[in-house]
Amino acid sequence: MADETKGVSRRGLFKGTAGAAALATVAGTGGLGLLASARSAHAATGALEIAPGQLDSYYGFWSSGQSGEVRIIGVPSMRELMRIPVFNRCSATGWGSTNESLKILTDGLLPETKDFLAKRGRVTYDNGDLHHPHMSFTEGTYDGRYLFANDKANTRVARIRCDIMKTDKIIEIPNTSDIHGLRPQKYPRTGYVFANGEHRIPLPNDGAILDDPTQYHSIFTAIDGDTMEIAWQVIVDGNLDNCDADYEGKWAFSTSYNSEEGVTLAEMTENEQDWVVAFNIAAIEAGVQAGDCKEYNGVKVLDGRHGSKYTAYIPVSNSPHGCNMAPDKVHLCINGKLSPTVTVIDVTRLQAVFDGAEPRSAVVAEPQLGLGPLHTAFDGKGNAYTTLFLDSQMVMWNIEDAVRAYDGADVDPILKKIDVHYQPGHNHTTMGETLEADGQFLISLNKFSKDRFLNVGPLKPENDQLIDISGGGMELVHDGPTFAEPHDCILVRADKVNPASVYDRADPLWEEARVQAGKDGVDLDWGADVIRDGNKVRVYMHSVAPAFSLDKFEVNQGDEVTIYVSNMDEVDDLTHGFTLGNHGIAFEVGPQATASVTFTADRPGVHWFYCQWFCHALHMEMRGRMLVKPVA
Ligand code: CUK
Ligand code: CUA
Repeated sequence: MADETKGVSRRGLFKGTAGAAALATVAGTGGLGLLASARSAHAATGALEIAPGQLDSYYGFWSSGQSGEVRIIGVPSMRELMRIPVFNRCSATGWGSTNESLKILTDGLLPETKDFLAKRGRVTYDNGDLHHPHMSFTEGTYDGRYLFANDKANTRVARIRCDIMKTDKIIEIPNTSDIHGLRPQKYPRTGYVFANGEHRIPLPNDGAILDDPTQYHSIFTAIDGDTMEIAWQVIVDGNLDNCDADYEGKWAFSTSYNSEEGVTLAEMTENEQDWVVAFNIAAIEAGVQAGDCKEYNGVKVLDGRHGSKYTAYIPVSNSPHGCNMAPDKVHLCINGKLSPTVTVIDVTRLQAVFDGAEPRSAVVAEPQLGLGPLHTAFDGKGNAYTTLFLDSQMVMWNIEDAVRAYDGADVDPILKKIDVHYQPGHNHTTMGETLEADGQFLISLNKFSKDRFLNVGPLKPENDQLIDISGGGMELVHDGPTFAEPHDCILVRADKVNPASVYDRADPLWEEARVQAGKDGVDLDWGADVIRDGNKVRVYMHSVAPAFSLDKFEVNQGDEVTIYVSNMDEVDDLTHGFTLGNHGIAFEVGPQATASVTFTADRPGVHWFYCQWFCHALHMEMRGRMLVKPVA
């Protein structure tokens, strides 16, 4: 059953003589060390062999956990293509110091958070814990509009525009604590973005209650993905972990642990059983319409605890984790974590449960797969792939066989197991979370790399392993070290994503700069102006390689200075930068973009500014001076 390898193993390939010959045939793969057998599975399309200058067939959007950003990785080459700052700060792009990024990082914070930060001399948080990046859907598949992602650390949800691959909205979610699971509505479109508040807190959380867990609540939130406003929230029993949505727009689901409603580890894991919570979207929308809700912090909150018409609680084994809807539109897989099983729920039976049927009547399979099942992915051919954290394995199994076995048939649903290195969390298949699941590649996001790479000290990288599933089995074809900490990723067919190469001058990203330039009567595009307005000074310049339109300007000590830089080069890949020496200021200015920064000039003297993005043979000469005149 657990057949270790089919054909030659990766290690065998490097050691063996027959393997050495096979390796010679893939010498042109840019050092990827691809398996000859895996290569042959893709021989028809050449999809595995990404030679220099060739493009990948999939965009991988990777979370980075406590690093707070999203990374774009080409699959199958596993080359890192770009980083998108979200909840973190970025020294290269100026994310967190430009006016445009600060607006996005501050606008969506709750008033009480703004107060809390202001008292500490800050305007926003500097960190985030981004677990789950997911693309917007139209009719059950990716539509290339947006990515959404959670911040578990500071209870926020972000949206990234896929036309420019920049974050454009970040909102803080009230009434709850620590957003973890996040999934977009798949049908008819996104639509809602569902977000789980993981930790239970008292509502209101005003400091009056610590040790009365009956007054603690977890909250499920639906955000409108178009406006990034909160549509509604539902109070539930237990803690919420991961979530998903169906392919018919009827249901959302969350894994829920701590049915004990404890506040300590011992209390939280006492019961043998926890739940999957199913949310009835039509019933909830009707409840909001009918006013069957209370308002907390301006949000309509419904009561979805046991006995409510908005939710169904389906018992599953203690502490379930991953929640994965299969592209067959029917089977929802709930990963056992502390139980060696995956519980399979037939979502077509959920209406009956809401109409009074016994909740477990929706369960149609519960295969025993191995130790520590965390997440499941799908190939669109009826097979599922589940990570086994404790066994350090990936198990491939057949969903229909699991259903038959649950009905009493003598059939083993497990098709194959392979070792992964080591302790996998999430896994993902190409297009596997959509109706276009294509069964080409599987990624195993492993939490530990141990001995797989050169030792870089006590802090080791994670190991993201690429597995070829196109031949009907599983062949491990690549190890990819990554920095902290990719919990999750999605693999999107390249034709679904069509980013721009230069900005549109009309982009809303710098609307405030456009409005201010209008008021100041200057040309934001081609200006070279210094506007004084009391002790405020606004400096407008543009850049065309290799020069800024101002080579010097003067301000007085104590002035509040805003510098606007517009990059008027129209050339693909011609990014400029603006660094102001000894002021902690540096940012990217993309082709046809405007970016700005505001600071107080309080260091008398000459300060050079320069372009830090290599843009031209005379890039080093692209600079100028700011004179700060001392006040007598
Ligand atoms: S969670 Cu990290 S392994 Cu935050 Cu999606 Cu399961
Ligand atoms: Cu412009 Cu370097």
